Amino acid sequence: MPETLEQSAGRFDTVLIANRGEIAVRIQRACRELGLKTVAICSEADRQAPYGKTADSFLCIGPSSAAKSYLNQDAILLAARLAGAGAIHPGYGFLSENAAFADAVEKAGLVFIGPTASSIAIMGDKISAKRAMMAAGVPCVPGPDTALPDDPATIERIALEIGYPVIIKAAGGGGGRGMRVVPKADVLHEAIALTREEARKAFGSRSLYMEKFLEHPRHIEIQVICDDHGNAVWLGHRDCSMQRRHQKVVEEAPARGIAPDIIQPVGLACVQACLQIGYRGVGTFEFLYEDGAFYFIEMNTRLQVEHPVTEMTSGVDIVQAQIRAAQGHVLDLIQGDVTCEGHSFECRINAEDPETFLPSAGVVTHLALPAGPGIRVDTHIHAGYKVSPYYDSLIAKLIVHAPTRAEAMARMREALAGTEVEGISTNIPFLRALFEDGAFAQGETDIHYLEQWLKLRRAT
Ligand code: MV4
Repeated sequence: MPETLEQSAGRFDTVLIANRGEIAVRIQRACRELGLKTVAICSEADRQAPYGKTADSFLCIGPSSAAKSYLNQDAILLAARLAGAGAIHPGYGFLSENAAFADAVEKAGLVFIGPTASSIAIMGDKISAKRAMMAAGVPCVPGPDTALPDDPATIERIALEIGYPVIIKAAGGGGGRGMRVVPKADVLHEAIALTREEARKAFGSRSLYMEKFLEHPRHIEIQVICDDHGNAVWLGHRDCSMQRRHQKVVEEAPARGIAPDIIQPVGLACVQACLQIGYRGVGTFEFLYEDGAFYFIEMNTRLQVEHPVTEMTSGVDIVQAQIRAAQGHVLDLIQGDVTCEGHSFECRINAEDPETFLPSAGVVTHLALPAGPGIRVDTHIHAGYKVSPYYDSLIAKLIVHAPTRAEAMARMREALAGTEVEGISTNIPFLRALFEDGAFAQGETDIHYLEQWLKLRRAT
């Protein structure tokens, strides 16, 4: 008898988590809940990590430098073989959006918990991503879905057609790297020359594209989850406009003040795009939102830091769903089942100097974490934990959920008041002040708001 889809699923029973910090804890929890065994890996700096003790196996794979440990593909594949892992979860950052790694994992006979290498590669090239989105009917920022030519006259014509200001972006960039705003024609060619040179050095590709520059957008993203059997749903939207230098600081779900009939067709277009490219697992479509319209900018092909706010409002365990999709299970969710209940905020607690924003390393001498209804803390730290200078400064995520946005803000104020971290500097004082801000409470914020607020705060 031929196997049914569900019988053929289950492809692995042990997962190697190729990451560290809070997300390693989060993924380990999801694996255990699904009855899967876990393999934790670490660098020398992370030998004392608490998630090493709770994993079924724990291997040190290299020195503290990320390049020699969490980015060392051969060491990770060897660890997976030694520990008998059947799958690798890359988390976020590190190797999570590396198409060559996804390919190497599959070639080693293991499952990469994420989309195919080809999906990662399409989205990694921002021009091919835009082309795929336009083909699927996803609204994009005005501008061609092809690389800029070298001919100066043609470039000038494209800019005039779009209308100044325009923005030049590197196809190999993303996340704010390799882009330059061009206010008017007289600086166009200079901007292109500079961005080309930066792109060649940073991404090994001189390929550029041009878009209309939107001056005061919000950053809104749509979360999707897809299986291997042609099913896909979107789980709602988030506002991630509160950022400094392309580092998000506060995220919320849903994005406030967006009418369902405006977002609905955008969500459906994202689902359509996933089906067209044969997307698998979780993904995020990033949009700029200005004057009531959505404009696609990039797709993230990984689990994101801010996934918890969508978990709170949708009730879906996104990490479990991602792992189940990688096992080959049919999505146990249809679009009609997806709801959005209440409002959720996430604050990223960073170990950083409040003035310089430089990472603050050292020992956590005292730690108090908040608890109570609608409060969730995702963290890997404890009193006595040594924050190392080698990695990202994120030490905890404070997540709240309440019936309304105003109640969720009040709950976050309460959660922040109950959070005490001593021994290292953190951004907690600044988050407390931000949650007292009137314009933020009113939701009158765009992607530039936080940087302007910080500037004003320093001046007074
Ligand atoms: C833009 C833009 C305005 N117009 N594209 C920055 C990160 C990268 N994902 C895309 N980015 C932007 N693209 C057009 N056509 C403004 C930004 C931008 C931004 C976007 C989202 C969140 C924060 C931002 C901060 C500065 C600039």
